[in-house]
Amino acid sequence: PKTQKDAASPSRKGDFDAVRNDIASILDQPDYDDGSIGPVLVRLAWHASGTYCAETKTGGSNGAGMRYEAEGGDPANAGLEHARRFLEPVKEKHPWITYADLWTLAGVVAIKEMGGPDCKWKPGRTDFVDDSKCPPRGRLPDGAQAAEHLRFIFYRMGFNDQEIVALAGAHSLGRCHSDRSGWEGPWSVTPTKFSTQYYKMLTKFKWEEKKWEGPRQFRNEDLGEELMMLPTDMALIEDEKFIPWVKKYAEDRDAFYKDFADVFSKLIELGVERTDDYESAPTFSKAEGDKK
Ligand code: DDH
Repeated sequence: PKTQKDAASPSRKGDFDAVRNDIASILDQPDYDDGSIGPVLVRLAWHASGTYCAETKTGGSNGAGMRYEAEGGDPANAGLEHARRFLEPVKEKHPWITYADLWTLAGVVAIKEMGGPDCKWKPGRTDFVDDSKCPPRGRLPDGAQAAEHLRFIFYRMGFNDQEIVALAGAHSLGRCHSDRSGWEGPWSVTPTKFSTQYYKMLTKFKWEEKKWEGPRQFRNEDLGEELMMLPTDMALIEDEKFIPWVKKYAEDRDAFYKDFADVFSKLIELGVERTDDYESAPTFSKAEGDKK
């Protein structure tokens, strides 16, 4: 079948459950980071989507612009080439799926497989045929900043304060890499498990600036040198409108899972314009053909 490397048309209706199962089967990678590529796949889906601007209706998860240097080479996207490379065999096996659908679906599958909620996902994204529609660089958040920056970035996408805090809970997953962002370390002791731990760490421990040569980040002396918080993570407990949500999600797992599923689904829909055919496509809330 014709590969859709440069597909201006949406994924043909293929077997999305088969794609889901193949994504799930590659998550465990013993030699990679903490043994799973799940976290970096979640970040790929987020960075693919988080360039959206509601006012100009540009950016977002349509297009898979990170295949091009213009977007893929944005320093904010450093390291995501690993995520894209891991997904390449899945794309080769199912060439009918667009990259834009594959990357967002991979995030959803990874969240579920790591113990998180079912996030609704719907196909119909197209891939840019060249880099002319790639969003400008600089639309993704800068971890060195504070609450004002978070609002500037996330309000632009159309999110509110509660949604900003719910989205940030993804930092229970994965880690910072000094050779990618410059920061170093995970936020949680179980970085391959979806959980409320990020909020618990923020609310139950005192964080102080780490004394080191690297960029400004925070540490807790009882937790040791590994675990970390970014300045933008600290902003969530320093801001009076953010902190009630941090406290709520630290205590109420069900509320967090539900709100996260809603907001992540909203995130990966940003910038998607479907043809009529796909407008009526079913919304897959989970893998119906889950063989496990
Ligand atoms: Fe994040 N994130 N993120 N993040 N993020 C990093 C890693 C991961 C910020 C900065 C960083 C979200 C929000 C923010 C994930 C998911 C999400 C890293 C480390 C930095 C820096 C990169 C590296 O060195 O490899 C900032 C700033 C924000 C913000 O201001 C709100 C959101 C909304 C999500 C989401 O998925 C909904 C995940 C997962 C990772 C771990 C990646 C990995 O490789 O592991």
